[in-house]
Amino acid sequence: MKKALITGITGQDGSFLAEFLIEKGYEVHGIIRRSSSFNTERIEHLYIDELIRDLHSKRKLKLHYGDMTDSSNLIRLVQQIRPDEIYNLAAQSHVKVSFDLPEYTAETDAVGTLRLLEAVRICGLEKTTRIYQASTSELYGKVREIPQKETTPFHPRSPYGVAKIYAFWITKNYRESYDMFAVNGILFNHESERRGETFVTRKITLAAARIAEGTQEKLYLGNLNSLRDWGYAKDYVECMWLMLQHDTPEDFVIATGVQHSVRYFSELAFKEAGIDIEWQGEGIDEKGICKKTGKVLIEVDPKYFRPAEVETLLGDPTKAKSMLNWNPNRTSLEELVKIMMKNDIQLAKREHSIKKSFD
Ligand code: NDP
Ligand code: GDR
Repeated sequence: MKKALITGITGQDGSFLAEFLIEKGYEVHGIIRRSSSFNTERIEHLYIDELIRDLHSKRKLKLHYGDMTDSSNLIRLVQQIRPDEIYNLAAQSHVKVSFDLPEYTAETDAVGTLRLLEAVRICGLEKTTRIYQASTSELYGKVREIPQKETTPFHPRSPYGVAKIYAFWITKNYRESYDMFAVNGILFNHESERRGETFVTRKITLAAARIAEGTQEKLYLGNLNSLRDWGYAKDYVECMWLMLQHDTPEDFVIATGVQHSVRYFSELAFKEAGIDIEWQGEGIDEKGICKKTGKVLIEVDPKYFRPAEVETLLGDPTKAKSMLNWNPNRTSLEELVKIMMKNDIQLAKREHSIKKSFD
């Protein structure tokens, strides 16, 4: 049985990847952070499955306390587990928050990656353990070529992007210096019903569902014109695995090759909730109005603007398509919104009925 170690297993991607690898027959080890309240909601279902399975056979999911800022912990875990594959997904992953926490973001996202690569070397596993690094389209930042591919120059626009550029290069450097199988997946935005609630897509789907249910008045957003290449997280975790199964260690862009605006995403989400939106006004005075009632449902709040914005991202997944035989268009944006809205409409109804029972 192959062993995989996932950092960031409690996150959106970590939870989908853990499911995927367990399904493939892996023994999956995950690093979780100590927290004052439970932070394992996204993987609880897997853990319960495992407790049941444990009665009959060997457990396939094992969780360990750890942190990307703690070298000795990482060394000890790599030494104990001796994984065949490591997926480094742990990160302070919020771009806007990285402007408030630049030093912590660098510690976790940049130096954390170095700590993990060093842990593998210290344990003498550099020739056997394959490493996946969660790189990002934020490396392109102020884009210098459209669409962006593996050879497009980088110009990050946030402390997050800058930390991730260090992680990108140190991964590549360890591959070149020590002949390690260490690769970067340059993933463009990918979303799901498990997406964190402060990222724009989930913020919109939750708000649309709650507004339709009557439990939220309005949605406040930042840059409505921002353009992103959004895919479905469940489709993207397969690529992480495919990259580590490839004959040679190479970096890949993972994207759909299709781009949409925050404004269009909002229209789709509200439509799924039965609300048609029309736009009135310009710039920060632009508003999303319900066509039927004339009520203002979406407003711009400048507090969500970033000190430096990434206005447009569009990936070219040709290399992944041809070399990994991966289909970038398995889930369209319209299908993705439907998946997220189905989940969030149920959630909003549940929240409402709980609230009503206390009234
Ligand atoms: P999430 O924010 O959902 O998950 C991040 C994970 O990292 C969580 O498990 C979190 O733990 C963990 N983590 C954060 N800080 C530390 C730390 N100091 N030590 C250990 N663990 C830590 O991110 P996603 O799942 O969306 O993304 C996964 C990775 O892919 C990230 O590295 C992200 O930067 C990158 N990426 C994501 C893209 C996307 O569109 N989703 C696109 C491109 C790259 P906890 O639950 O305790 O907070
Ligand atoms: P991003 O995702 O910064 O691309 O990083 P996010 O969903 O936060 O923002 C996307 C775009 O939407 C604009 N926007 C808003 N964003 C948020 N969060 N909240 C708002 O209210 C809002 N209004 C408009 C933003 O300005 C931006 O242009 C994500 C993360 O998952 C990173 O970890 C990952 O590396 C990149 O995607 C690829």
